[in-house]
Amino acid sequence: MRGLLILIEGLDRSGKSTQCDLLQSHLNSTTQANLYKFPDRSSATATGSLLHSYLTNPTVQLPDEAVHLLFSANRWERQQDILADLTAGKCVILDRYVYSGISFTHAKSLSAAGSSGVIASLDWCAAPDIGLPQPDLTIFLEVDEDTAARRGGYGAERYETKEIQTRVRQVFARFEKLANTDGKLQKWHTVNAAGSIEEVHQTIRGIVEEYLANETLRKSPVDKF
Ligand code: Z5A
Ligand code: MG
Repeated sequence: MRGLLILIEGLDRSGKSTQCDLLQSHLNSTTQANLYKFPDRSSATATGSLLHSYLTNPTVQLPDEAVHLLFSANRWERQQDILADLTAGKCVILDRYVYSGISFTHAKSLSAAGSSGVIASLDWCAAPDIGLPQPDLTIFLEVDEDTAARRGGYGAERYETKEIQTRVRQVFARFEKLANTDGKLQKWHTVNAAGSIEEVHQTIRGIVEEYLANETLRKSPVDKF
């Protein structure tokens, strides 16, 4: 059986990276699990260092459209590795992925920070990721703005402004609404991430266990966007 492709998405400081690490340790106790964090800022990608400079250095200027394509290219750079892991029976955990890509560019295009004046439609934003492996399940960590703002490190990077965060929240809310009607989003689980780290971890484990036990799913090919 192939591995499961598990995506952890969520609002800023909702605890995605914390929960990805915990889930990876948990899965590694019974099976094998690899973690891919997007953007992948490591030397495993050619786009990672450019994206890191863009996010952390306000003097780095790039058109919004180009940045969007770079974030997508960064995922494409890891596509073969992800597929190889899954085929080898390893679970793959994704820390942010396509939905962050769509939400941030769309939110930015509607905000004062948008540089191009072009409203990037959701379809335009989704297009470069068409063909990427589609997660078997998406766990969306939801946290209110005040709780997120109290957590460590908030405000250090380019998109960590109240205006962009509020708009990102609105775009993610659209995905959640679509989840009951759109085939690609049916495996979307919203989890309240305001609880303790351990409480959230237990909830995530419960969701993932059900998918792990689904042999039919794990014998079928990985879907694509
Ligand atoms: N971006 C984009 O524009 N387009 C794309 O295609 C992609 C991304 C993929 C960098 O992402 C930026 O890239 C991001 C979106 C954009 N911009 N913003 N804003 P990143 O993933 O590298 O960002 P990050 O630095 O990892 O931050 P984060 O993802 O927002 O944080 P997190 O992973 O959700 O949270 P955490 O690091 O696990 O936890 C944050 C703190 O809270 C930490 O001190 C924890 O100990 C604490 N924490 C975590 N959980 C809890 C609970 N339950 N209770 C109390 N405290 C907690
Ligand atoms: Mg993170």
